[in-house]
Amino acid sequence: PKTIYLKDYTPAPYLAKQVNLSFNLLPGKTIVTSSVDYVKNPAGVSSDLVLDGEDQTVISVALNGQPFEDYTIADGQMTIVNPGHAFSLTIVSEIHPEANTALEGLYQSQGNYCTQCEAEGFRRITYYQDRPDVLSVFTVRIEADALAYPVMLSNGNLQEEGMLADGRHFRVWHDPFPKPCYLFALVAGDLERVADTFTTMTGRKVDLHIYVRAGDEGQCSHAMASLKKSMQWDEEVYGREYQLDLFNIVAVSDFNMGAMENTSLNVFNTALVLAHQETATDSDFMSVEGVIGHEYFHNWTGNRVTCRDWFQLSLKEGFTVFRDQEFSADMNSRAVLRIDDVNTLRRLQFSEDGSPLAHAVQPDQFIEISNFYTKTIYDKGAELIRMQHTLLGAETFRKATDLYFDRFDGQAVTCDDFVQCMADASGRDLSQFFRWYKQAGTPSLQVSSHYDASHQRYTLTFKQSQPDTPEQTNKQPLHIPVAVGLLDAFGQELLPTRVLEVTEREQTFTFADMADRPVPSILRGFSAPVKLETDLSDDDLRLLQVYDTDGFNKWEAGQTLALRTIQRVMDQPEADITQFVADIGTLIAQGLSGQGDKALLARALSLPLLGVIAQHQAVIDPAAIDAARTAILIQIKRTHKEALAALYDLNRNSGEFSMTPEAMGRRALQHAVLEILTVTNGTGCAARSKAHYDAADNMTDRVTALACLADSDQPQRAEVFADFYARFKNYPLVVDKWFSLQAIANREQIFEDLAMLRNHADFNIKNPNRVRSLYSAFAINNPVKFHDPSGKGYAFLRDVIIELNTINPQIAARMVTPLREWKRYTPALQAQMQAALEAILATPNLSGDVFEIVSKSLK
Ligand code: BAL
Ligand code: ZN
Repeated sequence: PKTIYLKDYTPAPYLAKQVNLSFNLLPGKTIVTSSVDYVKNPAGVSSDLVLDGEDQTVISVALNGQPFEDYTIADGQMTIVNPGHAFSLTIVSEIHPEANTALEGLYQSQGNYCTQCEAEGFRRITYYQDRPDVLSVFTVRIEADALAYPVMLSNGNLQEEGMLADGRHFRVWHDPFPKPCYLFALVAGDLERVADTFTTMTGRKVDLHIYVRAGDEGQCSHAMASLKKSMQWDEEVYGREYQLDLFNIVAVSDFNMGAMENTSLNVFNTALVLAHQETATDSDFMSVEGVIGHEYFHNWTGNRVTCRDWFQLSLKEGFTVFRDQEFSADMNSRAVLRIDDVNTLRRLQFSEDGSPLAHAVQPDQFIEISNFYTKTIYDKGAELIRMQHTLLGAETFRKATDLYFDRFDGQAVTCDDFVQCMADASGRDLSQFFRWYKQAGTPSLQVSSHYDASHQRYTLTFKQSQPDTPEQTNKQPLHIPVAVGLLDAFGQELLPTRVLEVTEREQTFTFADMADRPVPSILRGFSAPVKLETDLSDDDLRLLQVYDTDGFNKWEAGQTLALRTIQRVMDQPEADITQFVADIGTLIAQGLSGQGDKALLARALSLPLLGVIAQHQAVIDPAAIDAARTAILIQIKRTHKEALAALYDLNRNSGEFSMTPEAMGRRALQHAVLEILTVTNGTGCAARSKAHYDAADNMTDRVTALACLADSDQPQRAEVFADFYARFKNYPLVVDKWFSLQAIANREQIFEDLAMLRNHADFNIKNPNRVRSLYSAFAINNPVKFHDPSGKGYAFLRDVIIELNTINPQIAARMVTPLREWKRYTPALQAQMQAALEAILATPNLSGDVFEIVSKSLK
């Protein structure tokens, strides 16, 4: 496999003035005719036309309408030497969507045709300059059997339709806005349509259509409402209006990603469209809203302004994640959303940074771009945008984004261009800030405090350091916005949030006129993606946990106390943790008083997950972490059993099901409490969980019950899992949950369970959702058993990666993730993880996708 470097970027040799595609969808094959008008790019450095193409048979080529054979095809590229200044090239080729299990390019999902072109799927459809900086106007003709494929969609507006001989029909779609080919989409199938409309800020009516399989129409209302809210939010917050008269969403069951932002024809994984209280959890509802928003927001951040090359992927992804996070925060509880996003960042992005696969937000090289749809590009990328928002302030940030859209609409640009707009609109020099894009790894920020009573001065000294990462050492200091507030000893706020800008390796900030030593609330709202270490005492943290005005830091103070307690128990199992357990009692008492946000309380009552705790360990021993964590939970349960039971009862479902934040908070709180109450997995625990299941009128409560029963050996476990399957066996997304909830069980017979699930009639290796529901759920969310000393967990994952390598290389490569941090585990686990990686590397015909991840992991 070949490494591609950012420094080698040159503009495309030819511009595509217009693209005409014609698809003849036939049984057993599809004939694609592409006619493209090319002109030489004045900025290009070569005069050869080089087109990317894979997995297709060329039937004919014509240049300016004349048969043409003077081309070569080698290594996935068709080359035509010096074809002239302006010409039209027509290529007819044959492809096989029905045999396409990689789910890139044109493929079939449950008999319907759909496409996935980002990043490099278009080359599996026809020969083309498959790169994001070639923008063109697309006209697409689709022809197929009218009965089997009544719905035929592509980007833009419907231009023409009609019947043909032999029961076939055709449709022609035209998208007037030039776009890169990765945003091309086609769908053909037998689907039902749910329709609505949205009136834009200038009074234009836009038709909104969601296409799903027959029977799923009743699960679309949340997605539709989310789409309308997204369109309105983008107008209000960013001044961005939708440009076309039609916006389509199509839900498909077989999809490598969550969803795809193809212009006016978003294709979605069903998991992120369908939502009904009986089949989807509150968290599913939130994901649907967030991802519908995400894909819609791409219309401006990604589609109207796109990426010059794939090294700029975070230009659109980081910005769009930031936009969807802010949208969700505006629609729901801001603090809760921030807590959940930061938890994900720490668990998954920080761990990426700590692995041999650490990379910059704007990387310098890659082998397979599909491997770079990472937490770093997306989630750390979003943190980089958030920091710019913090540094500039909301108003100036908006001026900067207006400038960005004005300056670059219709163009393919870079992360540098984006930051330049931030600098131009604010008049600030952001050159040091840009290091965040180029330096990989999670920075550490140490803070020490000093109170000088005689001068009534308080100082905070920050020391930043950047870890070495593969191929990057001696990193330069970053420009870090640190939001800080100060509280007095009674919890009153002395100083509201102020953003300190740390730019030096070591830097001190002084606060004058401090009559007493204040308690600092540092990195409010998690204002920068760093590992923070402070010298705050447990008492300081306790004060923040109760009084901090920043919801995130209030929670964070409790989590830091929990992390310290877990560490104490890991160091010394008999350690005295009564104070911590008493503090939890205070939180429970708050809950019993009925005051406060229940969703926040639920999070405050949850100990950090193993993956977050692991980020604080020099050597990761999952079993030891779990033992300490569980011991603390057991002590909490024993100490507060009655109060917890009362809190559970107080938050019982009373009355109609509702999706209000209050109702969701209540369910989350019950879940957190039930988790503690059932930690010992005895008969009483199982009875409680079973009762929770029996009382459930929604999927959130059912899943809570199953999660609390998963580790149990009591008879109720089998009863509840059997009932759940019987009720929902016709709902694939719920069957996914049934697989996952068994795969995450920390119990002795897990490996027999896994074998049973792997051989279950409902398991389908070709369906990414099902593969993830078993294998990712196990390897990511069952850390204790995945890291079982026997090595059985690693073997289970290894075997599916090898099997998927030829079926779906993208999914296979993504499955390697839980192994990549192998060097951070205990020596015995390390050896087994390394052996699993080496076995994968030794597999014949290893795909470039898997090769890149495994070989880099082993470095
Ligand atoms: N562009 C790939 C899917 C997404 O990030 O929206
Ligand atoms: Zn995206």
